[in-house]
Amino acid sequence: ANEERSFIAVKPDGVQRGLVGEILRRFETRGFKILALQLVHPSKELLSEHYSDLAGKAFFPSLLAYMQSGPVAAFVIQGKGAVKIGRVMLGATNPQDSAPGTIRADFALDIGKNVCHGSDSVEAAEREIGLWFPQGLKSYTRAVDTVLYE
Ligand code: DAT
Ligand code: MG
Repeated sequence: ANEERSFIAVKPDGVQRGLVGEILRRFETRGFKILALQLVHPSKELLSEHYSDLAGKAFFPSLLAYMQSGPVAAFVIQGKGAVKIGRVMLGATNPQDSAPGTIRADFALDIGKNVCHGSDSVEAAEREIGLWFPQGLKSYTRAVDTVLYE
């Protein structure tokens, strides 16, 4: 259960604004292990797969254009409650509704430029990790994990 994984990405606006380190820091200091880390220029094919559940939405074309406007910092976090806590740390999809202290509330104003992505279920995380890291992941141990968990 401490091995749960989530796919997190800093979107192009977050990369342009220099927020990669700050966002990564929040997940690291919370205790999550960074399992993979890569700057990606996503193809339209990758993004269409990633957001396939939104293909029918009116904002889908602009969402894909936005996600292709620059590199995305893609990473995988691992730890207890990674998916749910990841979503909580991101905040509500619309930054106008995000709780203070969340990434979207602290760094964004517009739903179309909401800085970050996080998987919304364990199944989605597995699918997204496979899409963004087709090379696979290699796990490793950290001494701190024996201190973090009871
Ligand atoms: P989330 O990213 O919180 O999982 P989602 O999966 O419903 O939200 O949507 C994916 C992204 O699409 C979201 O981060 C921003 C964009 N988006 C969602 N709803 C939108 C809307 N009504 N108008 C414009 N962009 C939207
Ligand atoms: Mg989503």
